[in-house]
Amino acid sequence: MEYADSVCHQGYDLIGDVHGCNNTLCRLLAELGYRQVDGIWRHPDRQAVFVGDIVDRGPRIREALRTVRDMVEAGAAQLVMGNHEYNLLAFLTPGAEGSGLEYLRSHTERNCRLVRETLEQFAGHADELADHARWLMSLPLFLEFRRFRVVHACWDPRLIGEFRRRYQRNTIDSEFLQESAVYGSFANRTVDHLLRGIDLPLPDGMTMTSKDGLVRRFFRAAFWQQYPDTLNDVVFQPDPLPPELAGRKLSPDDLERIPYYDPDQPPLFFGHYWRSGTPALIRPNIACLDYSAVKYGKLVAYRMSNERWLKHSHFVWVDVDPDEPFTASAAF
Ligand SMILES: [Mn+2]
Repeated sequence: MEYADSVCHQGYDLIGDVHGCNNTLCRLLAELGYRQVDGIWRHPDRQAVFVGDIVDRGPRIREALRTVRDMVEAGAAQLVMGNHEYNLLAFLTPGAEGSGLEYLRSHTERNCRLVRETLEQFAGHADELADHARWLMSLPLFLEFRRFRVVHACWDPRLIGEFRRRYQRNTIDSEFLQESAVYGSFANRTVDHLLRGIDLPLPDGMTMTSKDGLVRRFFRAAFWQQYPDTLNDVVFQPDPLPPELAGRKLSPDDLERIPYYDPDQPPLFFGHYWRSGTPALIRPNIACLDYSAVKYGKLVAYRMSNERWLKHSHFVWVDVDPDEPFTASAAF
């Protein structure tokens, strides 16, 4: 297996979901000791590792994508694919002949709304966006370093193991992208679990409505609880479960769907889950770095020096620039 370690750097700065907050990102990079050299943010000894979701929602998506892509291409950073990068790529990619799909992600009102800010901010720059889309194809779905792991939403060892067996790498290609549009296919399940996390259905076909008016039939589940028993043991999303459901037992199907991340595994970093408050570890080997930058939250980093057990004191964050507001309504 090939590790993602950089031969030129001694440490890593893991960085949470940026979502077009480029001014905030530049402040965070400066805070972490990065400086612009020939227009590219670099650190002499450290490499940045982005957990994905650079695009959508925020006011400076075009700039943020340029900042991060320049860093990646210069070797100053790595980036795993977030669900928003995948969605954008699938939204822009036509279905193969015979697929019956105009685009891999259909241009429904809801899907259009999720990429609205990105498309608006690239208006008049169609070639640049197409060029970014080609580049997004090269992003890894997961990164395994010698001492830690990075994925956007969920480290699912079964799917990652199978992906490695099939492809001997961590990146997709256009065939995989096409397959990912087929519900229930291996590619579809892989993208879904790794980039969106584990969703469990609400029992008895129930629904719940989030603060922003989205009606859900599923709730997002934590995948690291050792002996989960009730729905409440695994709930991990911005909105709590309806009180009558919280104590409900998980079904055998639910339990089968949740891959467990055990405390002996290497430290794992991800984004995606809209945390709030002061950045804190989830477990001594698990850190989520998404603190809702675009909702006037924080852009959060973790300074990793290959420690076996993560330390609260290694979080670094900046409050979002008041000039970088929340613009979109749809979550996830
Ligand atoms: Mn996100």
